[in-house]
Amino acid sequence: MDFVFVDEVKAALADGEPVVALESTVITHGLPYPQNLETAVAMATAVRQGGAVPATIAIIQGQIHIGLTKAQLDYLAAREGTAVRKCSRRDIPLAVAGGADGATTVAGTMILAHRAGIPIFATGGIGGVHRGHPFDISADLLELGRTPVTVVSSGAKSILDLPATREVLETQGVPVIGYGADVMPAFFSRSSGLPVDGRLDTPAQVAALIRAHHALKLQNGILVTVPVPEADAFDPDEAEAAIAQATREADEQGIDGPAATPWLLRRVAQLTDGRSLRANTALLQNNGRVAGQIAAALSR
Ligand code: PSU
Ligand code: MN
Repeated sequence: MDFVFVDEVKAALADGEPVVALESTVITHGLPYPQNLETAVAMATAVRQGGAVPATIAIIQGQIHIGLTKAQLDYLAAREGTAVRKCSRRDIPLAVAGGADGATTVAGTMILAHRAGIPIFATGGIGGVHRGHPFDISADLLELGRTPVTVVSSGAKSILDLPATREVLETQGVPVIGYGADVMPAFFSRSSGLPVDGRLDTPAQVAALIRAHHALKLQNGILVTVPVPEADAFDPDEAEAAIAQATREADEQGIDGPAATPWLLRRVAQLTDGRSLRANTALLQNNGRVAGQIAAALSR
């Protein structure tokens, strides 16, 4: 299967220069327009500041793209909340065969990044086990168990059952790293209270972990969790109140399956009058920068 690479990403990969993959579901299903576009551009800039080339991954009219032009980013961002297919593992061949537009989730992005030869990927939050729905386990967790890509994120939003999410990561053999932290963050807030498997404080230390993982030929992923910068954290009580209400409403309205996460994210942003978006955009940029630094350390 041919992928379309933007020139800059193709050249960087050919020269062994650092590249960081970015997902596209956060653009089409995670943030409202126009903040989604602004954040996608700012996150790519942050990856560059960290010392790497950004490669946003998406499917456009059935074609897999590794790195998007500004026009392609505009195209996807403007289709936020519409018929772009949210592409996890199972959806990718359907979008490709159908000639459809598809935005890749954490799972979908990990698969395509790995195929493209990109070992590091940055995003905001991963999927997990849904509160009150112990069998709605995001395919992200299983992908972390079977695709050797390092995912830099701020953990998972507390729209999810975080202790259950943590357990599934353990079962899947995924090392959970706290970047400059002893506990897993909870997306908007800096602590979930849940322990990490190891704390690492520098890009060089994370690069050493990734090298050891690759040298052992382990086929699973690594989760590096980065707390939101202190000044941008969102009030945990306000977040919890909005999440509890959104979760209740979703259950009343029977929202489930792949629609659940985008619906909850949208509702939480509405209920907090967009105040939660500031933490969201800040942590996306911060994670992009950290991932850029790790990618740069890894290629040295
Ligand atoms: N969490 C966020 N923002 C997001 C997502 C999760 O805070 O945009 C997206 C990611 O693309 C993630 C997906 O991979 O939702 C998980 O969806 P599901 O729960 O259906 O697996
Ligand atoms: Mn699900």
